[in-house]
Amino acid sequence: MTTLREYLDSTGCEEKLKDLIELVSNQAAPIRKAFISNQEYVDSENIYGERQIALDKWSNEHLIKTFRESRLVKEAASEEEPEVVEFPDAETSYAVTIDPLDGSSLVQVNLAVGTIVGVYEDSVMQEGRNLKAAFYMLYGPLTVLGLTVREGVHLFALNEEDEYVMTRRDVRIPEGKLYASGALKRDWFPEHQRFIEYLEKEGYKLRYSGSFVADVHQYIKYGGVFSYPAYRGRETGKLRLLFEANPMGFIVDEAGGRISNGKRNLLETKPEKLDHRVPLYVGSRDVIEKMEKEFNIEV
Ligand code: AHM
Ligand code: MG
Repeated sequence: MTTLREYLDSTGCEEKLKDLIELVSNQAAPIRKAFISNQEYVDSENIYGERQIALDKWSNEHLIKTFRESRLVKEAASEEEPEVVEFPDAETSYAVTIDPLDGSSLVQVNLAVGTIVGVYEDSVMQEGRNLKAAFYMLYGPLTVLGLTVREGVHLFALNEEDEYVMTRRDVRIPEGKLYASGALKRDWFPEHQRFIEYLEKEGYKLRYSGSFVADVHQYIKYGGVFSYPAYRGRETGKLRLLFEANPMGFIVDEAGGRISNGKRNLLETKPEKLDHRVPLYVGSRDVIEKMEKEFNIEV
């Protein structure tokens, strides 16, 4: 079976980028080990005013420390940090975004959560389409790595020796029939509501877990549309362009799918600030392109 290193060596990736991808994805094992003793909520909020559990903080600090010691990262932006963290000793110009623990409200109920990573050159304040690499580690019954280095999307799983082996090469997202929408239904705007009703009429089945990374992983396999729309009270939507939308959307796009803000490709949006939020629709290409043309969703 192809290991992660063997796969990386078969690509056109720079050596240091291979090292960085391997280093970060290998942090899945220590992060998983920290689950048992970091379940509880702590007395702090992140910059979005969301309550943090100890594991959010632990994973963030662990990854930032890993970046610093590796000298492989010039700057990092994290969903759990108010500012970009600079690493003056870096020997590369990689700029990395992390959502250290996506879906953390599910930790206490033991459902799948994950870590989302994006790698740019020089600065994190760029359109998602400029990503050099994007990947996620999903902590479910298996630890799965979904990765693109702009050469298709490939899935790996940790084996008994804590080594990643490839489980699916060149994943292509099908035109499947799952759908999901975040936010309260009573707060949806009419255009979004109309789109969801269309999907239901067409026989799409609801699948929403509360963990974006786990949901998108599922949509990559089965196809359909995951959405977290703009809604009354939060016209920007909830999910973050830098930490969630761009890396996961880039992976979906590489697998032949699409990510949209309702009107156009989200990967073309220039971030205005670190905590830039966006309404998002991600999944199978045809149905999302149809939505962009026919449903007139406000953004
Ligand atoms: P997090 O990174 O703090 O976990 O927040 C993001 C999560 C996504 O994983 C998920 O899709 C969404 O927030 C769930 O939100 P809600 O609880 O409103 O359904
Ligand atoms: Mg998140």
